[in-house]
Amino acid sequence: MRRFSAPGPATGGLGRRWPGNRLAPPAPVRTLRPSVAAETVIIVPTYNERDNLPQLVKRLMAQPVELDVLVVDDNSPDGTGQVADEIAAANPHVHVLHRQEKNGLGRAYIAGFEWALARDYEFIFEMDADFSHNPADVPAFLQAAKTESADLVLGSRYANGIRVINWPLNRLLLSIFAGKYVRVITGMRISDPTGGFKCFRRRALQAIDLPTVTSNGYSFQIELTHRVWRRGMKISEVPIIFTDRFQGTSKMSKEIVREALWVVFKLWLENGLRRTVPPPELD
Ligand SMILES: Nc1nc2c(ncn2[C@@H]2O[C@H](COP(=O)(O)OP(=O)(O)OP(=O)(O)O)[C@@H](O)[C@H]2O)c(=O)[nH]1
Ligand SMILES: [Mg+2]
Repeated sequence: MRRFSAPGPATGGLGRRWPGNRLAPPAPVRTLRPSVAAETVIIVPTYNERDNLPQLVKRLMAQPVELDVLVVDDNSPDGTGQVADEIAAANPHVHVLHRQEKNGLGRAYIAGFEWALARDYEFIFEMDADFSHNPADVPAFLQAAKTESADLVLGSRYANGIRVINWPLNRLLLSIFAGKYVRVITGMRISDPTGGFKCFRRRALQAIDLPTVTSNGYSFQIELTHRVWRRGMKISEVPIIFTDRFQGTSKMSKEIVREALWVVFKLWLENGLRRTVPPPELD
């Protein structure tokens, strides 16, 4: 089923003159967008997650909120894409985006965001497939987004303590160091800027010019959050417990760390060497 819907703020058109010599708001632009039953979609990028995916979808579907799931699979050699298709064939709330080659987490998410924005979703989640992120936390994100009118809700492992299970000490220290590095260089006061469990309102994703996001690894998370932050949009954090993957293989690499070090610096340059949100007309 399809229906017409008006997207966010109206654009284009010269409009009539209103009293006070101001331009009248132009008529809303109408676009054709497929309507969806749920207002929430959980985007799950997958690469070799065939053992995790069925259980993850089951647990997501068991949450007391209505949601859809979009699996973005990069042609996983272990056949995750086929497993996803089988789940989707049996459940209309599950969708699959197949991409031809492994292109990194960031590219998979951008494709997923574009898919979600082409539909009527209001709350658009990022979530790992390996159970590091707990499906039972989804309602808390939605509540924070709604009650705090947040444009972006971040799951935080480090708000009021450290809640990470099963990580080797070096990985934990790297993550804590990365968070501090981001805070010192960019000035963003966020306790866990590298986390990948997050919920965007559609207006936040619409505001951040997705096609120009180039980072892909750890830094992808930092870059998206920085883009939302420097537009003065509201960011909230909810505490989460992060658990290291029990099955499957890790994709963490030195290259990912190097990219993050450089990208954070680049974000600071892009923000005019400021450590604060710029005045609206400058961004
Ligand atoms: N589509 C797609 N998904 C990916 C890619 N790389 C990682 N993923 C998925 O993105 C999510 C996060 O990746 P992980 O490998 O768990 O990354 P991580 O949590 O930083 O590291 P480990 O848990 O230690 O492996 C998982 O669901 C992966 O399957 C990719 O290139 N393409
Ligand atoms: Mg993981």
